[in-house]
Amino acid sequence: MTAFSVENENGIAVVTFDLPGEPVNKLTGDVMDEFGSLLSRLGEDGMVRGVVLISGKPDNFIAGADIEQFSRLRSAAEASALSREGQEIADRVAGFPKPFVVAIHGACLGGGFELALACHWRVISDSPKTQLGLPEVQLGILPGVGGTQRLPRLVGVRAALDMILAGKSERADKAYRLGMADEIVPESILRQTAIAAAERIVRNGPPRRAHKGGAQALFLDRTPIGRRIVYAQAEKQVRERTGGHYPAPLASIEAVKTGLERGLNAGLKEESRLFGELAMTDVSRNLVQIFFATTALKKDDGVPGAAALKVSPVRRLAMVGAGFMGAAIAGTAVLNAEVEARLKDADLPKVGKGIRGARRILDDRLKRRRLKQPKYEQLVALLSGAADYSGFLRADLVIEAVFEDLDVKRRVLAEVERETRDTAIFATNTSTIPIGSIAAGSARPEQVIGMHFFSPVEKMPLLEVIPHAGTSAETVVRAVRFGRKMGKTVIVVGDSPGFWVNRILLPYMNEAGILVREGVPIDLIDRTMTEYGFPVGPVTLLDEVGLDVGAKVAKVMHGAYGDRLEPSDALERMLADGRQGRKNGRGFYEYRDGKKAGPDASVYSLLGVTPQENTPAATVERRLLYAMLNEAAMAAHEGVIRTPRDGDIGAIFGIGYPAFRGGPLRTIDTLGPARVADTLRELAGIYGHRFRPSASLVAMADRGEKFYPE
Ligand code: 3H9
Repeated sequence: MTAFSVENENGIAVVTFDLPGEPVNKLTGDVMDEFGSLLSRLGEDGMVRGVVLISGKPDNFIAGADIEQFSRLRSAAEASALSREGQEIADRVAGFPKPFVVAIHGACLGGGFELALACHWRVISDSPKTQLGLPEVQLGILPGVGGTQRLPRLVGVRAALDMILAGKSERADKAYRLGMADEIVPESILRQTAIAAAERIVRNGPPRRAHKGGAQALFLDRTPIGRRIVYAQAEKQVRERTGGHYPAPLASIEAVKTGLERGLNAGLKEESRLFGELAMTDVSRNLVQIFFATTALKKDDGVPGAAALKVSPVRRLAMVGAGFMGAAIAGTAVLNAEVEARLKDADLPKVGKGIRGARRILDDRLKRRRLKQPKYEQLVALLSGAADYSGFLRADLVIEAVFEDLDVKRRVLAEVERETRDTAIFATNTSTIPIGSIAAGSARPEQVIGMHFFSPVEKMPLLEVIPHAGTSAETVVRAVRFGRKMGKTVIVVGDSPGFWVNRILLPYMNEAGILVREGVPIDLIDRTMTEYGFPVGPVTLLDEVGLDVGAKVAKVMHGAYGDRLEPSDALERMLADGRQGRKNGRGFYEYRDGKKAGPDASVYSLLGVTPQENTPAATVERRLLYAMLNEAAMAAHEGVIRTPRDGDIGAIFGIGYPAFRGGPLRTIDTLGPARVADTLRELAGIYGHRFRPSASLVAMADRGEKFYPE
């Protein structure tokens, strides 16, 4: 393999890294070996006075260590050794006897950024494609090529921890401002600038960097007492954010601390030791799987043989219904897919409100400097609207987000079909109505599809695309690709009530209602599930979604699936008392000035129960979790999802199922299908038939099968 080529430019060796046959540069074992030999050669070569490292890939510098190799690691010792090898190469770069400059354009992440940190001078392109960072904790590991050591020394301990602990990367301008790079230039002069920098260092000696920040920064970054405060704060924040479920951020603090307090060598040693430990955890294995699942979904168009189909991209969107959802879908489409979005609603004030709602999403980006003013203006101009169907003739895709009622949706469909070109797709953003029944009266049923967005649309990463029996493959591909352009991870799911996400969520929410109805304290229920790893508990979620909406979905699902999904009367009673949740400031919780306060104690008397403070959390967890697991197994076996991968990604991105657990189907595998079936039988014995394990789960357990191959 020759991943590196070298050109000598007047004594500066320009090393181009271009991993053959791969879309991105990765640091594999072979790459590191080759780079190591190259370093020896360049070090000895008398014709070389300095080195510039650059990438040969169009928009990628180095994506980090090869994540695939992690799954082949068999022991912590093996993983630590991998980290040590990486560190040794980085040390050799840092101690290279000649100036070593790096020229970065595109993603420079993980081990790639760590290698860059070891270089003597960093030049970056100002392109939006350029991003620098250490995303390792998102994979359940820590930066293992010296990143926990060199980044704090370069940008200060606070800025470094901020980045490492969240696993976030920074765009070029911010990276430059933080001191992660020394020079920022247009891509067209990146190479020359780096060569010039190398020549300058040859002439003038090593550069000096001024310490950023004032007296406070000096105290917090440069004194042991100051740093102790920083570590303690960081630890507290991590514990709050992760509930102790993610070991990597805490281990990162440990590695940073060891290095700054006991020296670089001690720090590197601790870093590789911790890397080894973390790489062996289930948390890391699950997070790595999620990385590969989301990457695979970026290329998955939802139908076999999609590449051979002739489909044109969606260039113009029209929305029917400019309410909260409609506006957010339009705003997100304009922001990410940069398409025209036309909004229609019953009257102009509603349309105006919708356009303002869509624009708020752009305003927010502008405020947070994610959009520059000219781009913002260009995007705002893509939004328009009317109280009639004018402009709909231009649309390639119409999404309806009107009232959740079959007749209304059918009427809208008929109108849209009259007002649009016969190539236009009609997508419905329903969450409960079967797509097939909406399409039943359609003149072009092959172009009718479901696109189920989650609220808030601009933030929630998931989109369910739902073809009905008559939807054409081309329509699926167009909808999936457009969803992806909107920035969503898209799963294609079956057209049965609740689709996938609401299907598995509903029994869980029902069980929460039943628990409340038994007097189990509201905060106990929620705390139990946040401790399990959900971002919010089910009762809070009910308040957020709206009790009216929750009750409606529960009714539809009960009708569709029968007794098993019979809800308690908790929601009906709450609604009869005028409680709709957060939106009207009255729900299971109290709201003061729009902010959620504690549980509303009057709920218990309203429901005629006394709070059962002594209910064991383990019981609450089992009932809620197993309700979801059973339904997930059943729906998966019915074919609602195409693969367990889609199901788990849907649960993680759609309802915040704890990522470190890998998703509900992965959880069943981890616990063992036989054990899950046994627990369900036990629960059914105590609480009734709704917990009876599905026949397919029992059959799976009997056959000794799992959802994922070992
Ligand atoms: C690390 O560095 C640990 C060290 O500190 C310590 C080590 C001892 N490995 O996403 P895309 C593949 S941990 C393996 O579609 P984009 C990806 O699977 C690493 N494969 O492109 C896909 O493969 P395929 C820390 C990787 O332009 C193809 O490349 N780094 C890796 O939308 C194209 O990817 C990260 O966590 C990798 N590191 O986005 C960064 N990276 O064609 C992870 C990519 O077979 N990567 N692939 O489906 C990313 O965030 C994005 O891929 C990136 C490009 C932004 C780079």
